[in-house]
Formats: sequence, C-alpha cells, structure tokens
Amino acid sequence: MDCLFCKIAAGDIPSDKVYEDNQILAFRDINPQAPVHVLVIPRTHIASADEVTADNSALVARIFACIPQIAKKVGLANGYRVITNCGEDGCQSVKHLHFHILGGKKLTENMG
Ligand code: DGP
Repeated sequence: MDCLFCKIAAGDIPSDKVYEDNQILAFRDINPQAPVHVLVIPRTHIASADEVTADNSALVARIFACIPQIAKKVGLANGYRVITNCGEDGCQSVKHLHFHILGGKKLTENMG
C-alpha cells in the first residue's frame, strides 16, 4: 500500500521515534506546530477517525492508554493537546489515522 505512515511504521522511512510496541508507534512530527509535537499511529492501516469501527477501536483505546506515558517521556508535565484531523474539512493530509500530541508551551484556546 502506498501509505507514508505505513512505510514509517514498517521502518522503510526513518522517523524520530519516541515510543513503539507491536501495535502502535509514536514519532516526532517533521513539521512541528508546537515545541513538542508527536504523532501516534496504529501500525495497522486505518484511514482516519471516520474509519474507526467496533472491530478496530481497541487500537484507538491502546493509543490512548499509551498517550500518558508518551507525554511523560517527551516532557509534557504541564499538559498537552491531542488532536486528530479527519477528511477534507478536517485538513487531514496523511490518510493513515494519527493523533497529534502538542505541547511544551501554553497553547491557544482557538481550535478552529
Ligand atoms: P495531518 O495534517 O493531520 O494529516 O497531519 C500530518 C502530519 O504528518 C503533519 O503534521 C506533518 C507530518 N508528516 C508528514 N510527513 C511526515 C514524515 O515523513 N515524517 C514525519 N515525522 N512527519 C510527517
């Protein structure tokens, strides 16, 4: 499959990894929008949040179960934001489900 994040998950494209296990991978965003900007992905291809189902939602739960330890590892002791962009209006550019973890400063309240 021609998917950038599948290639990163497979190790075919290098990334600055901060966490990995057999189901998920976290790595630093190539174009950081905050002092700390990490992406968390399932190794299995899920196109977006709109493709989450009862059959694959355990992977999403796994990601959220790992987010606190990932945040701690990258030094986000004072809070952070978790975002997933979905589809055209959500400005999703990579069509493999990923959660942005942003922090390292006081973020703005504007979400839109
Ligand atoms: P989104 O716009 O929500 O689909 O976010 C995609 C993010 O992926 C964007 O913040 C930039 C990041 N990104 C794109 N290509 C690469 C890459 O090759 N390596 C890394 N580490 N991040 C990438």
